[in-house]
Amino acid sequence: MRIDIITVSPELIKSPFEHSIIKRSIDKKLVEVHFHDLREFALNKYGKIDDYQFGGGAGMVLMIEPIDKCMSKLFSQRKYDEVIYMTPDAKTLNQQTANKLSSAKNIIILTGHYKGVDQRVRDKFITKEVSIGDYVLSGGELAAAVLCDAIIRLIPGVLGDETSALTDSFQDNLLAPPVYTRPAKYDNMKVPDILLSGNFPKIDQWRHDEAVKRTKSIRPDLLSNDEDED
Ligand code: 6GU
Repeated sequence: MRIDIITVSPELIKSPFEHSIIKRSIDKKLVEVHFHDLREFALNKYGKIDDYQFGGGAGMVLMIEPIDKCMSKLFSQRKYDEVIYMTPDAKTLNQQTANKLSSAKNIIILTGHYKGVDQRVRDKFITKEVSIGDYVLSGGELAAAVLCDAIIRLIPGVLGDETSALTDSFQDNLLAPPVYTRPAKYDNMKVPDILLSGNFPKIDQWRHDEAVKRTKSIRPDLLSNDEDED
């Protein structure tokens, strides 16, 4: 997979790609990530990429021309499966969306900033808009890093143990069950006997029951969630 990230702040977003699982997946050539500094496509030598919004109102808006220049260059080089815009006014990212995107070959991610982008960018180029939750961040860069992490860890070969992504929270609309490691007893807190029993069908059943219990208590909305992705 190849991911092209178009951003006003490449430095802000680079660091998560330089560590741990994501770095290893890049080293193993399972994924390529390229950063494009929007300022390099600016209208003038001062790096102008944003302007006041028509109709008045606070906040600057990213202009269409620099984005068009950057995207047109990328489009002339390869075909893209999705052109994603990170913005709080979009559908919230969930595991289904991450699963679907993880099988794409080439994607572009545009990160918003200031008041957002000129609507014509969204109308002309964007095939999918993604928010990471119902709160506002000062820019889309951290959100893009979150999206990339969620996608990249699902690419076959990225996680050592293929099953570990399948047993994540959310893969079956359930939160993950509790996990324990040594020691079996700490102060007066004991690991549930069932986990030490060696009876694996029973352990699976216990984990499922605990996952349902946890989901009912913390995220009951997931149990009635039959939302379809577009
Ligand atoms: Cl994608 N961008 C910004 N700026 N804030 C957000 C977000 C994205 N998702 C949730 N909040």
